[in-house]
Amino acid sequence: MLRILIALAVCGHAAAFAPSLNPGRLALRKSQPCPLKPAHLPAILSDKQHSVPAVAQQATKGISFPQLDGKGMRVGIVSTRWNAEVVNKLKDGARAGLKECQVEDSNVVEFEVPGSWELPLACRYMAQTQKVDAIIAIGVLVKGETDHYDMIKDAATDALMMLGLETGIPVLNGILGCHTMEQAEARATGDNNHGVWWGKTAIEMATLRATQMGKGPIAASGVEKKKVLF
Ligand code: DLZ
Repeated sequence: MLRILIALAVCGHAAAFAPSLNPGRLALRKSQPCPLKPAHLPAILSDKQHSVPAVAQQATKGISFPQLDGKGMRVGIVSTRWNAEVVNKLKDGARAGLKECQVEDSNVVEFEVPGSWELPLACRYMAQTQKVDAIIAIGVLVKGETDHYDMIKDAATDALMMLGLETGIPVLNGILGCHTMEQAEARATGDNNHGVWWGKTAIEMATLRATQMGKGPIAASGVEKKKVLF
């Protein structure tokens, strides 16, 4: 009997410190406060807009998202012409993800650049001029025979991370680094289109920024988009 009692006590303790042993501890319950719900919302945001009901999770293949409200948010998409066929599918996915979050088409700003190497600088221009709530950088790097792939992949992704940390604007890494074009194609197609998740992730992170930092949504604030000259 004593052994059983000790075993039960140890299990309870282990579960308390190892949520992975007890996933129920992590699941949101209806009455729990939502992690994205702010203590004080900026005047521009209503409590309703930015509370995330735990019961309304949007299940997708790779990841589930809370119900997101991107109304009034302005989002940038910067994409490459290298590997345009796959990139365009990812871009369509990102637009669809944003639409699912109620981002209006007119609040999506798009820049195009030659290759993935150019993405971070173009994202920086976008962050500085277009006053966006989030930026999605999209490119496809396919490993060739030389080291070019590794040089671009690591430098570009590091630079995107730095840009997000420096500006505070969520900058999404939508660069697929693949060994074959088939791998890239598989990640840009159907319910495995990563672009859709990038669109939703952009709104989730922009919402987090708005609630934590009181910044955004930009489009609803009346700040003008700048004209793109080409
Ligand atoms: C040069 C190059 C090569 C070989 N491969 C790719 C690629 O697979 N995906 C991509 O986005 N860009 C590629 N580039 C172009 C570079 O990103 C960049 O545009 C050039 O090095 C000029 O700076």
